[in-house]
Amino acid sequence: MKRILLPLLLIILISNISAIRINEFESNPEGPDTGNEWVELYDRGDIDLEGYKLVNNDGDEIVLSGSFSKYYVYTFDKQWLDNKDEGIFLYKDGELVDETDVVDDGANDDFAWSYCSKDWEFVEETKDGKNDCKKEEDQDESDSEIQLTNNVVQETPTAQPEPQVISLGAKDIKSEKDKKNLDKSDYALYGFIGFCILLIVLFIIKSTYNKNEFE
Ligand SMILES: [Ca+2]
Ligand SMILES: [Ca+2]
Ligand SMILES: [Ca+2]
Repeated sequence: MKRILLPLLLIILISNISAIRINEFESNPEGPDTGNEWVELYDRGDIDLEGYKLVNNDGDEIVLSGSFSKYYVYTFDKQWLDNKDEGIFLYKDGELVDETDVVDDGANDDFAWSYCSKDWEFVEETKDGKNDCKKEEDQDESDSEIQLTNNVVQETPTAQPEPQVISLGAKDIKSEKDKKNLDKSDYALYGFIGFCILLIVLFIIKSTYNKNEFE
């Protein structure tokens, strides 16, 4: 029983370990930035923000509080993120937990830097929701389709049995030729022998006839 319970307990513990990350941020929202910039955090479980703080690339700090599950959006009440060379760092109890790339957002629109499979992409913002990593997903899908097509092509059985190619090598050709030559010489030999036998028979008949004639 212990053998089953111990791994099960470990799995439960591991699955509950925090995996908080900075998921998206908008440093240049459409219109005025002041009061409209925001950062989105993500954690797959429930998390208490006690001890967490955000730090920007200039070293300014914001202490977080409260708790959340899945997505959490913090909207800055002042202009806190630069539109150039900006990045965000997440600390817990003084230790770095996560950080973004240092990037630019010169586009005064609803495109924001989003975490997409370990890379940061500048895509349409999805505040408080799953990031819209369409470009990457489309690419993955098209890659899958290409792979699938390739597999289909590769796995399609050939309906027509492959024609058996009989190749006659030089040796084979030579043998055939030799056989023909041999046949010819055989016929000549047999012909010659037959001819000789006929001559002998005629000679015997003639001798017999001559002998009878003289008797
Ligand atoms: Ca703006
Ligand atoms: Ca923007
Ligand atoms: Ca999002």
